[in-house]
Amino acid sequence: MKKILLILFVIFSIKINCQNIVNERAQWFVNDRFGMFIHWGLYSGAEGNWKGEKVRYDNDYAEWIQYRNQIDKSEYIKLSKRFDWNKIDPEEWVLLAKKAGMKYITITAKHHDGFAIWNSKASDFNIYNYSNPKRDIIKDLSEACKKHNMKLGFYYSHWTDWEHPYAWDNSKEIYWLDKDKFDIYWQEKVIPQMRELLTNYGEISMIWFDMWLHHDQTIVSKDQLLQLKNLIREIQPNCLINSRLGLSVEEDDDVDFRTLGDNQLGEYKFNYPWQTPATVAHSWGYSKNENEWKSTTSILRSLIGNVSLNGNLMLNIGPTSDGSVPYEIRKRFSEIGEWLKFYGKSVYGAEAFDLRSNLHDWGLITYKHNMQGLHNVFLNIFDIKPGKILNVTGITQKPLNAFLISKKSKIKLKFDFNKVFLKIKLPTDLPDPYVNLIELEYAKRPTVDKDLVAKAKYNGYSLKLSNSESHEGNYISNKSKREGSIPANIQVNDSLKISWKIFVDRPSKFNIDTSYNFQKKITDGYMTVNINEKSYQHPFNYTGKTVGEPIEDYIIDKFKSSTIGTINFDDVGFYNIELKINTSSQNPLQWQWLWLEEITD
Ligand code: FHN
Repeated sequence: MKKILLILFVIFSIKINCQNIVNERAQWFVNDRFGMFIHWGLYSGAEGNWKGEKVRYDNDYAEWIQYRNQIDKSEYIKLSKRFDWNKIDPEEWVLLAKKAGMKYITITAKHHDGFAIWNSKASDFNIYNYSNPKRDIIKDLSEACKKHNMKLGFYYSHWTDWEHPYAWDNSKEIYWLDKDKFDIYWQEKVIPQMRELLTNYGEISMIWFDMWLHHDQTIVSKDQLLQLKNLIREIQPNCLINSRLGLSVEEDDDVDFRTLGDNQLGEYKFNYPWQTPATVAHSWGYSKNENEWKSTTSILRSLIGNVSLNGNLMLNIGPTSDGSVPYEIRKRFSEIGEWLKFYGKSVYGAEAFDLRSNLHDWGLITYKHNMQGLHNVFLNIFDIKPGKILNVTGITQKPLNAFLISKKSKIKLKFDFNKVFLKIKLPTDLPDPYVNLIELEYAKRPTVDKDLVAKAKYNGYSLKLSNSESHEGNYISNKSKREGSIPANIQVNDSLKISWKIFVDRPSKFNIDTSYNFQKKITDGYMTVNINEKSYQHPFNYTGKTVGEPIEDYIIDKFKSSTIGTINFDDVGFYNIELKINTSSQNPLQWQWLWLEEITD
């Protein structure tokens, strides 16, 4: 009995600690973290080309070929002749998803072309009527998913449909579309087809809509969306709905998760479930024009990066007209799945930790309250040299253990801990070529000091406005320009004070450098750096001009680094660093950063 109570307590406490789940039905989505997107339809037969011409748009979205290249329906449907209807086997897609460590599949049941890849009674424009032998790919896929215990979702283009005369297509921006006529499309195609998909193919885990605008910017009414949402809730109450329904999660928290833009990775921690739809190359539907594929490393970092911000990643395949998946995708999926097989504990069921996600320059932290009742902080290491010391700043409890995870075992690591600073000695060889994983164990969720700037590689501290503890005064944020040749900066026209907090883990001496652009030769403008009781004054230097890009007559203001002074940190401990900038609107300063670097003789 005691054991059962302990397990129940652990499960209950894990739910409390988990990221906020607005709808209990989204718990699996938050835990699973990683899914497969499938774009497959008539457009797969075009391969991103039509009569010798590629798709007429630089995003290279091959699934848009009919609209972009203005192909009449009577010609477009001839693409069905290119399909090898005997060969297409959706079970292969399910097996690939499992191999990649993906926990759910979402397939384009009906994309913008209006072509249903199931035997739809609501519209003749469907695969069953144009395949020989007759196929219902949704049926085959749903059976394969059931066989392999893979969750299945449907993408459905409810707003845009190039086939139905009264549905939305972007040419209606010119030729207009009457709301009443749009409702005819809605009632005679969208609602019946949604009912078919929710009724005839078993348990459906999500409906992924694809209206990337809010409904009030479109012809779709909120009532129509609520009718659609309520239909889903009525037939499949556990089925998730994404924000591209056209109802934002802010407007209606019955929407289960937020979908970011295409390939838009997270930048901030959301406490609401969210997901990035992503491609391995550029196009969603199969395109023979692809020649740039993301690396396995970058995809893993994207997945871990989203999890470190409480998000998911849904990664796309675009099978060809015979159902095969391009080698470049299969190879990456196999490598990703291999990594997740041994290190997936830092992804599945994991979530954001309480420190700033981008605090450390060696990688990202994820967190999990595991089923054994321990609390794991996972250090997902992207960049460190073997045999070096890994510095972890900001956790205020000493871990019970630190392990380096390898495919064979957990290697116990030696470490030193001091207040908020953990130094972990790494072995001389690291097990994984992509991402190495250190697992820290704690008896309870460790508390943190969120205001610290982490010690960077080569024992530096990078101090910027973005990682400051506080600031007072006025500034203008300038984005980077011309491919970064003019770096992002903050422009100060009068006075600004910025403060940081660091922890110095040993008596040491540091250089204090700063970078800025200043274009006046005579000024009374200056900056002061105060570190605890010591103060360093620095009158602005005229930084002049430089060539931004050779042979382009592109002359730009120079952003230049200057040394303000050196400082001895005699004692281990916390130090407050304050920068005060004093100038005037006639003498604007464009400031970037402070950099403290340890002087090692
Ligand atoms: O227009 C579609 C596009 O073809 C593709 O399906 C993507 C996937 O997220 N959604 C729309 C563009 O964002």
